[in-house]
Amino acid sequence: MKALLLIDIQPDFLPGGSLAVPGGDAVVPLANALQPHFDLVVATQDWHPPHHQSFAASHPGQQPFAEIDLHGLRQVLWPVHCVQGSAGAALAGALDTNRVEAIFRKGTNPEIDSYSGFYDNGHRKSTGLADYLRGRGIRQVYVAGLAADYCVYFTAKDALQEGFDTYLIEDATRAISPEGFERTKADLTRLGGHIVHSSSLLPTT
Ligand code: VGL
Ligand code: ZN
Repeated sequence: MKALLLIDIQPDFLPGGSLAVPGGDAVVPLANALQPHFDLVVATQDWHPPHHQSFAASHPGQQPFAEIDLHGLRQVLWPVHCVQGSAGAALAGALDTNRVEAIFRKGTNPEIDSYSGFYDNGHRKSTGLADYLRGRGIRQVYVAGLAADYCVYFTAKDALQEGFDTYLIEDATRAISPEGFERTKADLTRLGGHIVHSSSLLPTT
């Protein structure tokens, strides 16, 4: 059984959003087209309380994209984004959610960031996603969404570690940085993951 994980397809990560990923809107039509070809579709949602410690604004004197040590972990300080209940934190309006069977919210603990849909960045607390997928008989996990070099990367890495056959759909994601995208693909390949193109999953027209 194959699952499609749609990572953080939210207005704040799309052009015009507070943490816009270049070209991020291009993932939406692909995410919609891919869904009917999977046994299960799951979405994640970055869902931060207002003064989350990953926000530069929560650290007086710090600017977005600076890096600090946060409780012993390296932390990029982000612009305020995906605040619980805000318009930017909703699932993107153009994303078809009819086939999305579950939504896993992450980043809810104000003290720790959570890039992966499976665990927080300290790998301390599980979201329950791995057990949910196993309970649904899933062996193959395909990852798409935003951003390739952060939440998509860490989700795919955890999927591999959890023993799923893991595929990154490279044209159904966009990265914050081009170097980050190359590093992501190389690292996932090194760890036993697969990089695929949506054309291998969609019927030819
Ligand atoms: C993300 C930075 C901060 C992502 C979320 O979805 O990739 N990146 N929060
Ligand atoms: Zn975030």
